[in-house]
Amino acid sequence: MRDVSLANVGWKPVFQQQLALFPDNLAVARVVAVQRTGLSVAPSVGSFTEVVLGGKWFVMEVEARATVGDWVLIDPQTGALEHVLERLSLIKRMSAGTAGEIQLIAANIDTAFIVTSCNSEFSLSRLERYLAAIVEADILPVVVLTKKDLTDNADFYVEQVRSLDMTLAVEAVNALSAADVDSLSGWCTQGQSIALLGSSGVGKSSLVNTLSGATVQLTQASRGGDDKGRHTTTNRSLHMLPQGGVILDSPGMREFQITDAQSGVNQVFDDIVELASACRFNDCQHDAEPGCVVRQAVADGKLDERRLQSFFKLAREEQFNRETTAQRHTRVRKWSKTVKQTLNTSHKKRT
Ligand SMILES: Nc1nc2c(ncn2[C@@H]2O[C@H](COP(=O)(O)OP(=O)(O)OP(=O)(O)O)[C@@H](O)[C@H]2O)c(=O)[nH]1
Ligand SMILES: [Mg+2]
Ligand SMILES: [Zn+2]
Repeated sequence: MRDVSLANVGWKPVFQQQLALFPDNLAVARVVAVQRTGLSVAPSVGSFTEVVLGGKWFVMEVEARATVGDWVLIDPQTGALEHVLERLSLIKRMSAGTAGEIQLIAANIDTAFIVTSCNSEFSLSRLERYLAAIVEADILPVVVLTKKDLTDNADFYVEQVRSLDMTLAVEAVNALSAADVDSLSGWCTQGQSIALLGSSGVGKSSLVNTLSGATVQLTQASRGGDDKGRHTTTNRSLHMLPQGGVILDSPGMREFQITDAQSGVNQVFDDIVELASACRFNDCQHDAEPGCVVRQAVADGKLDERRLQSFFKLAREEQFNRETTAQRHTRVRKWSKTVKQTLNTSHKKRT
């Protein structure tokens, strides 16, 4: 990313007050990409655009580590990362495959474009999953339906999204058409940070390119015969837009497991939560209990069985992951206490 001012990478005056807590000599920058051993930042700090992470950052709990979109304080003499400013928002998920490990996706995001295509990739249950995480993080969700040009039925997909929530913003576009994508520009103005989330091949990088008016990200045709992408984008990176905002491109996600999103789930399924409050039993599982208002709504055709199952699945998953993470934190704390005690004893023995 070329050299820029803080305002060009999404700085908001609200962050200013945190700076008073730290030494004046430290420079502010934004994390625009994360590699395994370091971070890329903008604006550059002196000659530094890459920050090498010291060992302390790897032993911290995942959520304390810097991620893309974070505002960080850097020592201009050494280029070392000193502090991560408190975040306005955080998108995270449960790491695929690793028990209890959280993965940070992006920090300080205002609007999330949840990208899905007008084809067999489209899934209401997947949308509900993303929505729960985004709503939980107090980020504005916008559903972007791509590949409008490849179907005669774009309205059908728009209606499906609206059936989840009439107030949800939804835009159907051909991601390769500047005129179409202009409908997203209102969310991309100066000071705004946007994250793109969605499966591989839905057109996230295409949207970055079309909004930029230039090829800044590599894109690649989906595999022949189905609508599955090729996992073209392999790391997360922030890009400045001519509209003034910054946009985060990320690799297509195979699985977005939610955690710490109890309120997000309840907000996304507020219709079911409201029904449930009228069930005869307080602890109704909405299974076969007498006086279950939720089951009655399904029987009356007022609530989709699909939506109810999606709610059950996400509520269970969120609870399981939250508890697993809590157990892991306890284990890590006990372990570091043991390490500290061992170090203390061996230190005492020597002196
Ligand atoms: N016709 C048409 N093609 C599109 C549209 N959006 C994306 N494509 C094509 O779909 C393919 C995949 O697009 P990408 O932008 O690479 O998808 P991605 O979401 O970034 O995929 P990953 O990086 O793998 O996560 C490319 O060949 C794009 O040209 C669209 O709205 N209309
Ligand atoms: Mg991509
Ligand atoms: Zn019930």
